[in-house]
Amino acid sequence: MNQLRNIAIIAHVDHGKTTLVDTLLRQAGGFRENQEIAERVMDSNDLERERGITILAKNAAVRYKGTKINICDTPGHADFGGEVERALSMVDGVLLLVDASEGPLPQTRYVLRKALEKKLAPIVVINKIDRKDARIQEVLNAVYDLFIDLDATEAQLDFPVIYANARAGLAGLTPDEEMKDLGPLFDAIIKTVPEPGGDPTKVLQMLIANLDYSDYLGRLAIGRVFEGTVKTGENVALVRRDGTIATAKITKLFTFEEIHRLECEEAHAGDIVALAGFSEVNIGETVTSAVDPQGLPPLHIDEPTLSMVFSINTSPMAGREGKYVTSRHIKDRLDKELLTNVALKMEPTESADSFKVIGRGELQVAILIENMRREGFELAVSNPDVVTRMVDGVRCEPFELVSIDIPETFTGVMMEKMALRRGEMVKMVNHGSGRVLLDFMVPTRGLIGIRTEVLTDTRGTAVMNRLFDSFRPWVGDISRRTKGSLVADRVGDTTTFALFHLEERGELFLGAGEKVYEGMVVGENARAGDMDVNVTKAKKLTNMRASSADDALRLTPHRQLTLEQALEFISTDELVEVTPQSIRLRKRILPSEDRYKKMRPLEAS
Ligand SMILES: Nc1nc2c(ncn2[C@@H]2O[C@H](COP(=O)(O)OP(=O)(O)OP(=O)(O)O)[C@@H](O)[C@H]2O)c(=O)[nH]1
Ligand SMILES: [Mg+2]
Repeated sequence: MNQLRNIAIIAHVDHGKTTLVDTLLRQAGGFRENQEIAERVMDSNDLERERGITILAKNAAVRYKGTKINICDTPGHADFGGEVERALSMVDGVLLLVDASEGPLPQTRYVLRKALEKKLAPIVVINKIDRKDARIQEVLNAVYDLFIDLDATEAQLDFPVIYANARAGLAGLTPDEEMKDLGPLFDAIIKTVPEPGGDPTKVLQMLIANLDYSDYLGRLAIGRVFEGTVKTGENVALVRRDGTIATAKITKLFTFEEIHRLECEEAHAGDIVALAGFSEVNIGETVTSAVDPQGLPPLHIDEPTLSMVFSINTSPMAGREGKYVTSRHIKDRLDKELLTNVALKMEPTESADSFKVIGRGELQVAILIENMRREGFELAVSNPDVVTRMVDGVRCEPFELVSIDIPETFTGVMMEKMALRRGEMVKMVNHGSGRVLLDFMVPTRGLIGIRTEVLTDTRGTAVMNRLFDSFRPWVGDISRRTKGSLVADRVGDTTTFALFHLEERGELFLGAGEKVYEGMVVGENARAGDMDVNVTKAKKLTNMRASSADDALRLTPHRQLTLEQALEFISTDELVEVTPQSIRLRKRILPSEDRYKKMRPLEAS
């Protein structure tokens, strides 16, 4: 049998994982000479390419000196931590990438903790050593500190260190040696990562860690064969997470080869495979012998902490742009998502038209919404809320560790900001370079909408990272947005004239010539509380033509909110209306009269 190694590449966001997979594939002969291949070839879905980030963990495989290496590329953004956890269930070792300038960041800590808990063999790769601001030795020391902090065993602390420039495909055992390729990294993988083990003659046990979908094969179950041999055409049992057993026939079997799936007749213990033939199959289930079924321990995935309510679109413009608009459509789509996305949960609400979606963070849920828009859905989404939980009779809420790297001068501002949001400073490091690193423990509730604010406060100079830490006792009220909304008071088309005269009242979210309806949010009020405004007002007709008079007025460019920004901006009495073409903000209650009626009793109490 061929030699085999299974590894996952893990790191904080943007430290170069997908780029390294590119060069590993290239140097192992994964691509034909001169073959045109896209940069970051593993980031294959539309949103990944557009945003330049990895969202889904994916498998590839390379061959080096007779050994097949299965490689799992994982996402670095904290919201997709569930993907990393599952990828780790397929491998025996990890490449921990650390940016030579940025050093270990919160997600580095998270993924390393998961890898050490699973007793995987780590190889540390100090990447981007070509960066001008690289501080290689310092970063390596910080990596050692991190291992010690995470209670690594002696053996784990003995990790090999590789210095690399993933983009150029260079690696070495020292930072200064002359490098010619990734050879030293390949050699380290083969030397450090143990062979997968498992006995091909034993009872089949394959743990499903991932699902994929193919138009002509249907659902594909991806995972590692831990014991035994899996064969095409074989009847097998599927042990569900609750212990019940279903049977199925494997219609097709694939192993990974470069960036493709290669059809084969059988695969043995140790390899990572994709199976077709199951109509219903879920992550965490075991594919095993139909005669003597033996389940593997189910996968544990961290609980999600942030929720948003998805409802049907009830705005006056509903149904104009989307194909799928009913609650049935939305529910079916969410059910389908839950099958492949185990870090996401759904709960029913009091209304049959609304569903509570619980995820790891704003980005994870925003990506789902973005995918739904592209598929033709219309929906209304509430502001994010946190999940609370009772721990020993005390109501607890999620807390996150937030690291902010800023120029020294902003230290005071940032400490004030975090204190307002009930954050406590846990660490402060002054590099002596004019920048400081501040660590805060802050309730997730206080962090909604924080990124935009921090960037504004620090004139774009802050680098901020956050990571779920633990559930802690509820800290009481946190004041969120201090400013109200500018709300359209009637239906119509916006005019330059009206918008121009509103500019001093706040910041606008739309330009001239756009359709609005009563109750639609058109901007942020400069003061607290909402203000109803007429954005459709035309200049009184004089002898001059109104439009040419409008032309003379120049609008300041308005603030175009992205989906994430819109979700972070809205307060509890507002919604984001999402359609394939538009993102609009609105009050939950549209008619202004009804809105004020509803507010009065509140104010009196
Ligand atoms: N200077 C330099 N840049 C690099 C190197 N490796 C990667 N990059 C750049 O770093 C950026 C991020 O690279 P990716 O490979 O997408 O990072 P990633 O870790 O896969 O990111 P996520 O999957 O979103 O977590 C890209 O612009 C790369 O070109 C390197 O060795 N040196
Ligand atoms: Mg990536």
